[in-house]
Amino acid sequence: MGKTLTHKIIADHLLSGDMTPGAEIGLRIDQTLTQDATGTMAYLQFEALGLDKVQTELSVSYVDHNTLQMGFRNPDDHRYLRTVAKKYGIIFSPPGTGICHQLHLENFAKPGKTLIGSDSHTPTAGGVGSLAIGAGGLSVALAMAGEPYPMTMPQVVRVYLEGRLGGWSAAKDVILHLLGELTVKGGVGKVFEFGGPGVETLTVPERATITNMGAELGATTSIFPSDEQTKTFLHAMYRDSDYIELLADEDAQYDDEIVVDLKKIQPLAAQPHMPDKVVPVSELAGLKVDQVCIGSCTNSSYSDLKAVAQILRDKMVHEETDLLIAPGSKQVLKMLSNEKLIEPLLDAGARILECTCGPCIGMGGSPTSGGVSARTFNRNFEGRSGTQDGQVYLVSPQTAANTAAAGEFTRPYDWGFAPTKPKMPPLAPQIGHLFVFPPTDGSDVEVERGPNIVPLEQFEPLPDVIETSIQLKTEDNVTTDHIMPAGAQITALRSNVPAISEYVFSRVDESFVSRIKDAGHGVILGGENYGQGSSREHAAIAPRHLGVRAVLVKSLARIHRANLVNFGILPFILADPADYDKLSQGQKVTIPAKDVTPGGAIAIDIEGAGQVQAVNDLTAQELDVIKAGGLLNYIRQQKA
Ligand code: MIC
Ligand code: SF4
Repeated sequence: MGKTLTHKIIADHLLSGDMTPGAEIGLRIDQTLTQDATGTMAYLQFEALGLDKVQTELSVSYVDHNTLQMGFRNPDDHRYLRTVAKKYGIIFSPPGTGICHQLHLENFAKPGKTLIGSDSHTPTAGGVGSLAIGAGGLSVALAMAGEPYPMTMPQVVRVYLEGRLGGWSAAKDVILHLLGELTVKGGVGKVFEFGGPGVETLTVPERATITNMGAELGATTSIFPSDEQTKTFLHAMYRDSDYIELLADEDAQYDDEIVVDLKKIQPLAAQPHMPDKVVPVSELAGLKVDQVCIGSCTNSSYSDLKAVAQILRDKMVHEETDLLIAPGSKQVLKMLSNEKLIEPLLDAGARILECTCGPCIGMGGSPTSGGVSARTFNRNFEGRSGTQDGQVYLVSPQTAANTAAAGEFTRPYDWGFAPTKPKMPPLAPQIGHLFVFPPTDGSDVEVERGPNIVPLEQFEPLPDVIETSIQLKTEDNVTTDHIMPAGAQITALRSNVPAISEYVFSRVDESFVSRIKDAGHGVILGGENYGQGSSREHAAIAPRHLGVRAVLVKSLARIHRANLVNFGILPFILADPADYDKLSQGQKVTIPAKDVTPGGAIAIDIEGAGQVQAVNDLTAQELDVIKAGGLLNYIRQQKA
């Protein structure tokens, strides 16, 4: 029987387990990436493992999320990251060089390799046929230490692409279409593997837009084959030797299939406040738009920004609309500048920002109160823009540029003929010299830590019985942005857990922190897809610091579940989702923690509601990790 592309790469890297969907497997990891906001924790954890050097083929530390440097915290973190990289054999990408996923795609991602990154949009590298997975910082630290990456063998879904995109439709509309069909939890436990005749019509940057935002489906990852388009792209990056052809077998068996006819795709937009609230842009016609933001790891490639420049040439941005553009990398910026494409953007009134995440993570560029912001980004969760009542719509660069000129959403029919699809130059300008490559022997390098870098906390083991109460009842699709908000002020505290913990659930319930601090412990009640979105392990560490010992939810997002385990929080699933309605904040809870068995059920006593059955999908090792009080404790115990 033929193999899918995903099966080929997994089989090539399989260290343990069998490849049956749902089974626990261990993968050899070739490459890792981190970014500054998750990287400080990841490297503190790597240091705690006591190795001299990373054990991977390649590890890169990018600084792209928080580059505002308001005060000492942020630059302290950057200096720590720079020195720790040098000591342990990690390539360092200085602030402003570009967004981690764009840079990784351009410089390091390789077909057939495994990559894990402490950022949920790591699957961007699937655009060149790499099996690229987002994970928490501690999981990445262990991969850097050469440990197998434990994961659940996913189902492999073929997304069969037919036809080609026409008119104003863009790659972004393909992934928005899938989100509209499948929802933000439609990809949990799955890999989306793209195939069919439509694949060859999409360039690598277009493919990367699609695999990037597959993260919003909750998927383990998304991947395209490595073919002539990949060869052309890698050649443009002076990386011909990194190319290998990598295709699924003709007779490969998939667990499921979805067919998408590219020529039927129209310009789409995800409405506030979820990436799956998708409608045709034409339905929004007439809605005034206060701000347009172009960039992020989804849509900041040369082709994306060239399309914007072509649309805005000889046009002005509407006087009541603010247009912000953050190119994905200095290479993109150089290409635009070489081709004199910055000038039309400047003349149109655009504000050109540094090559970083910027407004995508609320690092400046917030919209006005209640303001409508059309963004080429991947997430529009409530409050993420930095303006709690900001109304964020997710669109393609083509839609964004036309909207900026009109000052409102308009019908694509009225945009005239679409300009021809921009093509990459055969050879792109180089920026490789901007990376700091580590010395072969870093043993003499001193790691510099400022006062913002607080040592790791050692959590207590799980008690036999947890007597506590429900400290918060949350709804479906609670994101890690709800649990641990980002933005300029809070992200600066990522290497200081006690300080950042003051903001847990602050945008959901301002009294949560004081309540749980008074109690000293608690349980969080949640709905479906709890913890979706980012990979930030602070959404587990900070609640654990405050005393959260268990979550009781209808279902969990993949990366957050792993982070809960890594930091010793029990991830319980309600055996009967209807029990959710019987439970409320403040109820006392008794959990017989010592009776928890891997995959078993236990009865939790809940004051006023009787007994509620909670199940789990933990492996024996994961349960041991939680019992030890987290993965670092578990490793210490194993070593002892
Ligand atoms: C995000 O897009 O939410 C982030 C910020 O990139 C996060 C990582 C983080 O919180 O640092 C992610 O996607 O994993
Ligand atoms: Fe950065 Fe936004 Fe991409 Fe996250 S989603 S990596 S914040 S650009």
